[in-house]
Amino acid sequence: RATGPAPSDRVDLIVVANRLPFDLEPQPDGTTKARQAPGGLVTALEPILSHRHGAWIGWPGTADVELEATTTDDLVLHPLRLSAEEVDLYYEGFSNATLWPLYHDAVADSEYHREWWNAYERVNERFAERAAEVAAEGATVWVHDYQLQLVPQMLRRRRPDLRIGFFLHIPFPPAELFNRLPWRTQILAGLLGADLIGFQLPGGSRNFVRLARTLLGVPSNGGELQWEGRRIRAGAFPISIDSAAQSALAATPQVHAEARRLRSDLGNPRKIILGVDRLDYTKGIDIRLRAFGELLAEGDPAVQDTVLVQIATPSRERLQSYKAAREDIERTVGALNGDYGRIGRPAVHYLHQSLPRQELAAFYVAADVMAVTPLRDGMNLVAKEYVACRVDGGGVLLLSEFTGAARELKSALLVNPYDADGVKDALRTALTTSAVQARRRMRTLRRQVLTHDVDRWAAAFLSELEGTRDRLAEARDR
Ligand code: GDG
Repeated sequence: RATGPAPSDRVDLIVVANRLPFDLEPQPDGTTKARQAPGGLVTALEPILSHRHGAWIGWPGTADVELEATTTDDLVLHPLRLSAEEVDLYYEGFSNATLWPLYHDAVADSEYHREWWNAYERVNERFAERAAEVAAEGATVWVHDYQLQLVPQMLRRRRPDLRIGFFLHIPFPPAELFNRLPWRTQILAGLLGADLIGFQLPGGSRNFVRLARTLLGVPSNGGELQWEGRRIRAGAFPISIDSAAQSALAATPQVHAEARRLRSDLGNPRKIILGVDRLDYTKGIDIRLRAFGELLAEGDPAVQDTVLVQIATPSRERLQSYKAAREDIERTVGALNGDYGRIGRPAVHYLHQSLPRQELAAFYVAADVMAVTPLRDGMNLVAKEYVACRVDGGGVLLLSEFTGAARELKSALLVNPYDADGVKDALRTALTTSAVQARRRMRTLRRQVLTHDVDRWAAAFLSELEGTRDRLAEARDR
């Protein structure tokens, strides 16, 4: 790409994320097929991007494929090619084996390798380069997540005219953990290239501001920082889901029929406990399995005629820590079914599969108790999806204190996932709570989720980012 797009093709709003909003599947005939991967982020940003003829820059999900930019629904997609080696070093290595565990309270060990870091820098540089080519004069660029923390600074160097926002989807750790990173100052400086840096929680934002002050001497006043002659804002923007769409989906006759069928396929148990997660060691899948197992072992009446359904979507399967987590989970499921199942009636139904959205909604509708027990989670959208799907006002949400969602969903049954007895007690309470009490809690939860949706999140972030533009313009005019 010696020459970029013609100036007239450049756009005013650009999203930069590790992944494009679609998956590419290589076909036997040598061509590739694009399959939309509808996540909350795409749903939220697509209308805004289309409306403003925006662009999305990201990796299409398969290594070593070179693809042309394409336009769908007024949105230009710019696929960025990553080599298999870059995927290994930048994505699986630095992003998922260095940053991911460190940023999640170091619940697994992080590895530090110079060649991973070098690849992370190189790939970030390429994302920045592409954004610089695509952005019109004065455009707004919104960079996403831990894989691309250097992009704001790299982009600003190339294009000081741009408005740059950054949003971190995972927790931002406290100094005690962040300081382990051999490249800590580079990462902070990378983020400080943005005009607005968004976190899920105020705590993440405070961690960042404190670290910028102590490691780089950045003066700050609350969420206002001063760096290289610029004013930068840091703050919390808790992400959400398309609550109305999720609710509407759950209310369809098809989903209702499917929920009834699931219940009957499960043998019409008295209670269904549900877990839905990417298979990740941060999600605490083992914790809920063990709590359920102990109640079964004790013959607790609360778990009589109760099944646990765990949907564990395959994720990062080449990494050793994920293989180990999977083995542990599968061993536990096997042991529980061996000890407490009967022929045709397992105690735990375990799917290591990705299900269609509609079937997932049917599981949410069918579940009496939703168990969300991560050791640490930036937000956790599954908890919000469950609430949005409970159009009937029923169901109990058991939620780890260490998720971002716990800050908003205070009427859930909150648990400390490290407290085995506490999780067990909460599971028992969830299974025995009265319908009246459950409805009272769910009503409060629904009010929260339905009024705080992903559109509101995106609009809040973008208007704050545009606000920085106004403030900068004012400062220039003075
Ligand atoms: C990161 C942060 C933050 C899961 N299984 C299936 C499926 N899913 C969907 C869920 C939900 C999404 O995946 C998972 O989102 P989470 O928020 O729960 O977790 P992460 O993937 O770790 O997301 C997290 C999020 O970013 C957003 O900022 O909340 O803290 O870690 O939407 O429904 N979807 C389908 N089939 C499945 O089998 N269709």
